[in-house]
Order: sequence, then structure tokens, then C-alpha cells
Amino acid sequence: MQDELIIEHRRRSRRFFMQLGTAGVLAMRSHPLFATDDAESASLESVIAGMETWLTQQDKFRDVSRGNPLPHQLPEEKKKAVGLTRETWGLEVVSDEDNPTRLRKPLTVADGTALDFNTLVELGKTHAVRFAKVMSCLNLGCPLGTGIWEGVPLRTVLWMTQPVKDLRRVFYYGYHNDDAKQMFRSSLSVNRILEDPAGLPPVILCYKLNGQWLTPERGGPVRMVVPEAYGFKSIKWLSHVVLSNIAHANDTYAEQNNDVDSPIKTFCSFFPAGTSCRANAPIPLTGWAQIGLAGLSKVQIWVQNRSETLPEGDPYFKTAPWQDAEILGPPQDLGPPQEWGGGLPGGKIDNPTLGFDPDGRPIEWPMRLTKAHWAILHPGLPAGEYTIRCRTIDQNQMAQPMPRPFRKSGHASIQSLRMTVE
Ligand SMILES: Nc1nc2c(c(=O)[nH]1)N[C@H]1C(S)=C(S)[C@@H](COP(=O)(O)O)O[C@H]1N2
Ligand SMILES: [Mo]
Repeated sequence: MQDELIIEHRRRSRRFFMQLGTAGVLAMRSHPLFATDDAESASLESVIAGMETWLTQQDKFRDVSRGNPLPHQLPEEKKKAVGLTRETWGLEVVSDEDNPTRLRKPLTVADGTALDFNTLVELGKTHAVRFAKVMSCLNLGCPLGTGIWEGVPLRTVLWMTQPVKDLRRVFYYGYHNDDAKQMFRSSLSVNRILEDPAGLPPVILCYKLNGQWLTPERGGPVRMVVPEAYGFKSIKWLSHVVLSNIAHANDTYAEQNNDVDSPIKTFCSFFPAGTSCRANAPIPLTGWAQIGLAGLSKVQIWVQNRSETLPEGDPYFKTAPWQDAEILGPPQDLGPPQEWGGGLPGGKIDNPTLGFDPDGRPIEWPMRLTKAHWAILHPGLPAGEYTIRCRTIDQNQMAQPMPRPFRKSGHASIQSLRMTVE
């Protein structure tokens, strides 16, 4: 995983420093990130074209799935038996026995009315949507991967059950080895399913990622994908959707002290490069940013000499002399269409994909709910010990980690690195 990141990052950073001209190339040569790279000059373009990029291949996502055994590692025969193959999958959409919703047509295995995979894909022919999203865990400081997720809006299937009244909450879970203790449940207000907040894609029953069938490891045959939410809302190996009249969230993740209504936050991180550099020589600094629901307007860095004291009464360093870094442009500015990466068939963003124009160009950049890369060429520092920090400013002009500085609302801390200049 770290190697993949390094390759992707090196490729993008290299292009950035090339754009800066000779100074940038010199800086790049002295940068630890590029030290192992010999085929630098002539074959640069071809190396760039061949490398992994903005989107993550399905099998390169970081996996934090639970289950013993892990559902995606069950033998094929067992997967067939429990509905974890496209041929045998079935989704029940039923009323909550404890807090019933009145609905006319529940979808159940017993009645033979459960939604099967072919019917879902058939619905997709007229209803499917695609959108880009970073999968990110509320508790982790590094996104798990970015993809183009495709599926049928959950509301399309919800309406098939003909709900009449007493419907406030929808909760859902997946295959969990038929062991109640292993159930991992998530929930949404019915409103979020029926109506999309301005500019957000719908909640989907997802069966494709980057143009390919969703793999068992990513939650296939079908997982929920909730665009603006952390990963725990996007339940894998989905088997049950329960329509309920409870008025509150009942997510498994709430039991672990998490704020289960918190949308994905904006934050950034340095790319792990060397921790020492030469005195008075340009220092290239690079990294990635996760772009939360509040958007991204700036990435900033602050280089602090360790002999200086920290600003007083300013725990979030709001008064520090932050400097703006450059947010790198969309991948198609960097070269041919396969620059998007992720194993997209034909290397292109299909039309239609929400957030992209018919030619597959992003309508806005940086794009909310995805990732961006950034870079800055620091002119150089005298010898000494330093702490370098990076932070983001969202589109509401809120600097990280505000406005919700609580770790359990989603990771958004200011990252810091120690650096020695000698
Ligand atoms: N059925 C099920 N779905 C699940 C989980 C789980 O343990 N079981 N983990 C969730 C959490 S906490 C995260 S962060 C994401 C991770 O998605 P990924 O493995 O595709 O990266 O899956 C979510 N969906
Ligand atoms: Mo998670």
C-alpha cells in the first residue's frame, strides 16, 4: 500500500516540479522521493503514462473489513450457499418487527420476492448512477481508496415495497456468518434516501467499482454506498434493509463512541519523504488532501524552527505564518486519459458520471468527497531542527481541525513532521 502511494505520489510530484522549470528539476533531484529513480529524463512521459493515479484499483484499496471468517474469504461453495455470489445474491427489504413501518410489498426470501442481482442490474439500465468517492474510515488518518462507484439509488428499491406510513429510519446490514455478535449495522434517515441534498449523489445499492463488478473484498456482490459518509455507512455484502419507525440512529459504530452523523472531513497529509535535507537548497514538499463535504479551498504548510516557542493560547495554530501550497490539477491535465488510473475500462470516465462532463472532465476541481494532491517548493532553510505542519482550509474558510475538532467526528488533525536541515 505504501509503495503504491509512493509511486502515485512520485509521478504527480514529478510533473509538478517539472512545471517549475530548472529550479524544480534540481529540487526534485535532491529530493529523497526521487532518489531511487534512475529512468528520469527521456522516458519520463512513458513512465508517467503507465502509473497508478487518482483512482485506486479495487484490489489496492486498504481493507478494514470485520468478520471471522472474513466473508470475502469464504470458499466459493460457501459463498454460493449464503448468497455472496452474483448468481445467488438476494436482498430482503422488510419492516422492523419492533418498530414497524406499514408497507404493502416487503421483499422477502420466503415469498420469493427478494431482489436478485439480475433484477438490480436490469433496474440499473434505466436508473444507475456513477460518482467518484473516496472511501475513508472515520478513525483513520489515511483514506482507503478512491473509486467511481456505480449502482441503483436505494430509493428506487425502497419504493418497490410500497411503504405507506411510519417510516423514519432505514437500517441495513450484510452477511455476518449467521452470528448476531458479528452483525455490522448502519442506518440513515429515510429522508436522506429519498431526497439528495443539493449537489450530492444518491445513496446507492452499488455493484460496480471503476467499471468492474464489485469484488468480494470490496463488499460484492452488492454494498451500500453513502456518498458523503465515512466508510461505516457503506455496508458490505449487503443482505437486509429494514424499514423502521425508530427516530434515531442505531449504527453498530455508535457503540464505539463514534459520531455517526458526521460527514467526511477535509484534511491533508504530507507524503512520507526523507526527514533531512540540505541547508539553503529548495525543499520540495508534497502530499495529498481528502476533500470532505465542506470542500477544499487551500492546503497550507508552516515551517517552524524547533527553537521557537509555539503561539500561546492557540491550540489549533490559527495565528501561525501558514503558507499556501499548490493544489495539483485534475489528472487529464497531466496527460492521456488513462491518467485517471483505477483500472477504468478504456481509461475513461464514462458518460454520464455525476460531477463529470460528457467528455469525462471534472466539472469542479478539486472535487468534493474525493482526493487531491498538492505540492510546494520551499526556497530553503538554514541548518537547524524544524517541525513542518500541513493543514487544509475548507470552502467555508474553516481551517482544520475546526469546525468539529473532535476525533470521533472523523480524523482531521493537523499533521506534523520533524525535519533536520544540515
Ligand atoms: N458488512 C460490513 N460492512 C462494512 C464493514 C464491516 O465490518 N462489515 N466495515 C465498514 C467500515 S468501518 C469501513 S471504513 C468500510 C471500509 O470499506 P473498504 O473495505 O471497501 O475499504 O467498510 C464498511 N462496511
Ligand atoms: Mo471504518
